[in-house]
Amino acid sequence: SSQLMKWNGTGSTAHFQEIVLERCYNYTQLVQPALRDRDCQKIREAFRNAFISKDPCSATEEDYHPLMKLVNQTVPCDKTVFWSKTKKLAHQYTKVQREMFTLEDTLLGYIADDLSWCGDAGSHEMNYQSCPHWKKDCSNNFVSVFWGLLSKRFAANACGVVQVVLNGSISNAFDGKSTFGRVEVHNLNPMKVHTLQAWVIHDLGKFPSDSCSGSSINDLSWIMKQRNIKFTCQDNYSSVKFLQCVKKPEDSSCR
Ligand code: DN4
Repeated sequence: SSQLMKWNGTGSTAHFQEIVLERCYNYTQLVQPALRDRDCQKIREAFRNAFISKDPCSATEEDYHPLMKLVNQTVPCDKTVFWSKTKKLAHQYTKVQREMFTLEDTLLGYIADDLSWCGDAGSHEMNYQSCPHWKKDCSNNFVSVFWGLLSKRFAANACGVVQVVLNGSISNAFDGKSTFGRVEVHNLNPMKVHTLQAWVIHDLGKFPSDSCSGSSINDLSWIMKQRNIKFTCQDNYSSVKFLQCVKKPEDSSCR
């Protein structure tokens, strides 16, 4: 049905509704039983109501407010981990450091991770053929607005010492145009966040392209100084480095 191929992005994930419900139960009953009283049926319904029967390029943060209200989760101080271009590694890190949280270790991030969703103004169905691509079609699509809002709230609620895992194998480990650089850094609350600790990690076997002494980290350091939040940076932090070495113990940098 070529008529439905109106957008350039991936269509809604098959079985979206079932996946949302299953992930919600898995998280609230098994991963974080502190949230066992959350109503997963209602969460699924609020998620669907946020975007169904709406123009997929006219998403607003308000569309997601009922969903955010239902979930209402806080992360303990000192446990927040941000990432940029290091998703896999950051998730491995929080999996080992069980009590640490990336956004995808919170209920809504966990539910939506790697999923795609959109509807259409004239229909009660999801569009499984295509959804707006954030660069090629529109930035105010429901997936981008969701992650933007979630990232903003995740950062605004952080407290104590917070961490960020950055990629030292690309030319700008800190990118002011990424969600971390554009949204999260600017929403940290200096009244609550004591220090931002950056870990710059190089891929094993790849030439390091950036480090704590490079200009992109210097930009980040300057922003934190302006924002009155202490900043520290460490290259190849061993707790993260060891995770890479588990997968490739023969690499010379693992000896
Ligand atoms: P990144 O590694 O540059 O991007 C992470 C993912 O988000 C990539 O797949 C990007 O797509 C996608 N992305 C970034 N900005 C947008 C946008 N405006 N609309 C749609 N997709 C977008 O890292 P980052 O710094 O941009 O984002 C990571 C940080 O933000 C983390 O600290 C998270 O807390 C939060 N976050 C998480 C997710 C997620 O779990 C998404 C966005 C933000 P592409 O550039 O590959 O096309 O998926």
